[in-house]
Amino acid sequence: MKLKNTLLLLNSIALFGAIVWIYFKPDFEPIIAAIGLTGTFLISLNDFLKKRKSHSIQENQILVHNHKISIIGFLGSGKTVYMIFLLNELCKNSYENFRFYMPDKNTREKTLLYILNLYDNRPMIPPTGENEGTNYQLDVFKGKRDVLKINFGDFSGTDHKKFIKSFIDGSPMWIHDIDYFNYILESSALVFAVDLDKYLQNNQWAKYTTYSFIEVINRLASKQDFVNELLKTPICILFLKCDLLHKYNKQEINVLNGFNDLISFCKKRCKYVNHYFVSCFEILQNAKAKSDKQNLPISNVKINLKNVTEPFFWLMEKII
Ligand SMILES: Nc1nc2c(ncn2[C@@H]2O[C@H](COP(=O)(O)OP(=O)(O)O)[C@@H](O)[C@H]2O)c(=O)[nH]1
Ligand SMILES: [Mg+2]
Repeated sequence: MKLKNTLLLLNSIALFGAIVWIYFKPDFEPIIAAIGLTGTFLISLNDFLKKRKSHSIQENQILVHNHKISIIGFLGSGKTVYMIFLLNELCKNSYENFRFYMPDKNTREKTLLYILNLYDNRPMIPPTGENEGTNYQLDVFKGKRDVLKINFGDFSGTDHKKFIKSFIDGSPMWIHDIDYFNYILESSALVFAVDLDKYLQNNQWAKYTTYSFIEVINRLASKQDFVNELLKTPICILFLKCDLLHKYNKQEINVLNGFNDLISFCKKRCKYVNHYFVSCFEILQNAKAKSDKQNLPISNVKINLKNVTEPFFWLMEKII
């Protein structure tokens, strides 16, 4: 017999005993009273246990965490390509502790179309135009209880030619339009996208990039009031298009020396900083001229994935 039924039976006996006692006042009233008290005690205990059980069911329910992640960098740095490969890799592979889904149709269509075009040597998507932006949605299921709903902001950065001119003129532009700055402020993590293609062609590029990213941190400092503390938002510096290094006979250490000021500034001001050398694909020599025109077909692309998902797992470890 179930506990609940036993308790009901005991309580009925107690009730019956109480009625008998009221009418006949028999000698066995202490026994009846003891049964009644035990029954009432057990019923209260049962109620208490039931409440605790329902409370623990609530605790086991899925916990949803919303996060924004901003990717910051000049126009043409490779931000959109990186985002597309990152989402595609996360959703197509299986991981021990995580499952990834793209809940939004636009995100799914855009990533799929881009990858298919690349494999089929169809025209690549043109770079994100100035003042344009996209948000990509990613759901991350961690274990049985946690869902992270991540919104990636991928907004066009300033055109580097305009930026260089403004820098030389003495009043540098900002790397991103002010609307995106609000999104950056609300973000749980920041990704700084460094264009190694430009760095390898222009020895001033490290200076421009360093200035721009330091400016991002300074603006955050003035808004978030962490001037006297370390910035807690994790920052991941991505050296994108690292497949190009060998064409210029350069090594990662040369790049790190070139960006020493940026890395040491970030380490001084931010609690969590890391950097990765990232590549999504390699444009073979004879296709480079065409691909520079962005929307022309590129016939010789070799998928060359390096550190595409690693930065994201590092960031996720910091924001969870
Ligand atoms: N070699 C090489 N080129 C890349 C890579 N990723 C992007 N690119 C090139 O960079 C161009 C601009 O990339 P895009 O993501 O549109 O830049 P965004 O303006 O920062 O979003 C692309 O059209 C590619 O030609 C990469 O991993 N390796
Ligand atoms: Mg873009």
